[in-house]
Amino acid sequence: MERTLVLIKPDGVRRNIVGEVISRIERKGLKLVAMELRTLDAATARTHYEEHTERPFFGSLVEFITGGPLVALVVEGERAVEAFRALAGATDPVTAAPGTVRGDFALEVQQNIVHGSDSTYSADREIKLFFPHL
Ligand code: DAT
Ligand code: MG
Repeated sequence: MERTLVLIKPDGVRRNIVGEVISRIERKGLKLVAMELRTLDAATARTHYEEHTERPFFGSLVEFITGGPLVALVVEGERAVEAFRALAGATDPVTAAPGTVRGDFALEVQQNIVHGSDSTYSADREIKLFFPHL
């Protein structure tokens, strides 16, 4: 069974929509395998987003993702990586389809509520980073 790493980012926690996002994951039929509320340190955040190191928004992204508690989850199911990306919607919430988390709850690209691994390879790496015991 496939696994993916989901983050409900600090904006999602701040706006009290953790339950809403988890509810959508559960309704879809995906299973929760691990879950933790934590505040990331900068080193973990930089490692998590290492593919974006050279992007102009990297510093701001690290500041945002470390700026308050987030909820990290491991989610499992049939094609879980793709299934959660579909629930999340496009990166830019303005163009994300209504009915998706980003399409329903966000307007700004940085504060787009959720993260989902983009491949099974990324999922393995990210799950190890957040939940080394899994
Ligand atoms: P995704 O989260 O959909 O996988 P990504 O991996 O390309 O998107 O980017 C990671 C996060 O970085 C994204 O969720 C929000 C932020 N981001 C992406 N593009 C951005 C931009 N042009 N300006 C500011 N933040 C951006
Ligand atoms: Mg990504």
